[in-house]
Amino acid sequence: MSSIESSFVFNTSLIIQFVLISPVACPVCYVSVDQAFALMPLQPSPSPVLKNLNYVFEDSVTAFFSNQSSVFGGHSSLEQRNKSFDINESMTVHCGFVRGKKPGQGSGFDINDDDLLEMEQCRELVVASAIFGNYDMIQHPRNASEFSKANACFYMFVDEETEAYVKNYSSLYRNNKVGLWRLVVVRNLPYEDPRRTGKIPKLLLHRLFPNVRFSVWIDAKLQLVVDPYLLLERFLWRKNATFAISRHYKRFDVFEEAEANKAAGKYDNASIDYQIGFYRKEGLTHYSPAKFPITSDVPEGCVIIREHIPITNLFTCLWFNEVDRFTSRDQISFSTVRDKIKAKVGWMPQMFLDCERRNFVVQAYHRELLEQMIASGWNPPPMASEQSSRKLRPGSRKSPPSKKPSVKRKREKRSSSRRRLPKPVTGTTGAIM
Ligand SMILES: *[C@@H]1O[C@H](CO)[C@@H](O)[C@H](O)[C@H]1NC(C)=O
Ligand SMILES: *[C@@H]1O[C@H](CO)[C@@H](O)[C@H](O)[C@H]1NC(C)=O
Ligand SMILES: *[C@@H]1O[C@H](CO)[C@@H](O)[C@H](O)[C@H]1NC(C)=O
Ligand SMILES: *[C@@H]1O[C@H](CO)[C@@H](O)[C@H](O)[C@H]1NC(C)=O
Ligand SMILES: *[C@@H]1O[C@H](CO)[C@@H](O)[C@H](O)[C@H]1NC(C)=O
Ligand SMILES: CC(=O)N[C@H]1CO[C@H](CO)[C@@H](O)[C@@H]1O
Ligand SMILES: CC(=O)N[C@H]1CO[C@H](CO)[C@@H](O)[C@@H]1O
Repeated sequence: MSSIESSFVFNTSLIIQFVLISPVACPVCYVSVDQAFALMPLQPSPSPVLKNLNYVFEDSVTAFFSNQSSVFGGHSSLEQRNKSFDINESMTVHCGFVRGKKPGQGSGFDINDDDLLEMEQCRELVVASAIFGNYDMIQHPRNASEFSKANACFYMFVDEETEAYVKNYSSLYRNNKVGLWRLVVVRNLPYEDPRRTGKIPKLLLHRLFPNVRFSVWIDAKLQLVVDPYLLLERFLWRKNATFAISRHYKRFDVFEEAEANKAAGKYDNASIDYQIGFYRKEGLTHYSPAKFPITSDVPEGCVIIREHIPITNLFTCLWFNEVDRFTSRDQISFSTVRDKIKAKVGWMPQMFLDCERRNFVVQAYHRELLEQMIASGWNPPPMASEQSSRKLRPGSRKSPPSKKPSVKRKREKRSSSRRRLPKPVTGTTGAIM
């Protein structure tokens, strides 16, 4: 690593300001942090039908051996899968971590005891993310209120390789913390594919933080730029929702999504075809507006905002089981799990617009892509204070290779009735999708 690379690799706010890509963010109205706090429901939301969710635990996994589900997932059979969708007041389902004393202790995805103890102390809100395979740079949340700094926990799960890298190169690293994030090193990863491993913290946060009420998951490539309590108020409490995820910005149909995944080489074609064929036999159909109130079958799953109650926990367990059994492309399995649960109990996750998501998270490049760009002659932006760099006109710099920048200015609308948070520099940022 040359010094120029390492000197800016963790200065992500600079990088973000030079990533000029559509589609853009749209305005979202938030209340103030004080108001959000006052609006927090005192009682947990009701969980339809399911009141008591337990998890399969097996000391030695001798059950039916399928070639698809893993040891970590418990090799659940198709019959067990079928039964797990039969929603009842009290259920016991596979939900990863089937071995060991408890999640993170001898289960695979192992975590130090002192970290586990701290995680158990987290009670109200956890903001979580993960980097496995040293694939992303750490993104530092911006605009977290003092209230959130004091009341929410921020956890970044990493493997040993990523930890070594962060210790070397992040000037913010101190006592297992990097900025707001508490770094938790995970050992004995159950999957070779870091993206599949990443689905463990993403979908099974309720297993890792058994006492927490709310969680916000963000993929590591994203930087959170709005206070997390404001997201709970806006996307859950205000809407009486318990689970919120954004829609894919242009695909609504799982079959189309599968084709796009194949064309982009996201996973081997045969496995995607097998999964889609399986779902088709189970009754999956193309998306159409006739599915209303369902507005899409394809999520942009890089952000999940949820309340931890039995039905949302069941939803993510069963979603995880699909990721364990089939491909790790969770946007392919989302609608199948949702529709089976909805058919039984009427509950379903809420979906919001992708441009609303872009209002509160901004995307930087994966580290590898950045290094490739540097290797191919792209000049990193010069060091500058946030203040002065924000004033630079988009388009006045050389844009990244092979991605066509399209700059659209966000419309500014004044609202006098509600206080709005100052916006991130979304007009000049965006995401590669
Ligand atoms: C799966 O469940 C459905 C009803 O929920 C039932 O009709 C079907 O026979 C079950 N299939 C298997 C393989 O158990
Ligand atoms: C719930 O499970 C119990 C015991 O397995 C069974 O008797 C009951 O019929 C189930 N209820 C529903 C709604 O499936
Ligand atoms: C950490 O820095 C040392 C010395 O500069 C280097 O030899 C080592 O490869 C670095 N480790 C990682 C993981 O980058
Ligand atoms: C919110 O949802 C709960 C359960 O889903 C329901 O009982 C309640 O009436 C809803 N409240 C509003 C204001 O929609
Ligand atoms: C996988 O399928 C896509 C689209 O159907 C196709 O473009 C691609 O060449 C296939 N890849 C392989 C390795 O066959
Ligand atoms: C027992 C079992 O589930 N076998 C499956 C293994 O995976 C292939 C496809 O990858 C299926 O065709 C088999 O049915
Ligand atoms: C990225 C972003 O939204 N930054 C804002 C954070 O909040 C301060 C003031 O509260 C604004 O000045 C920033 O623009």
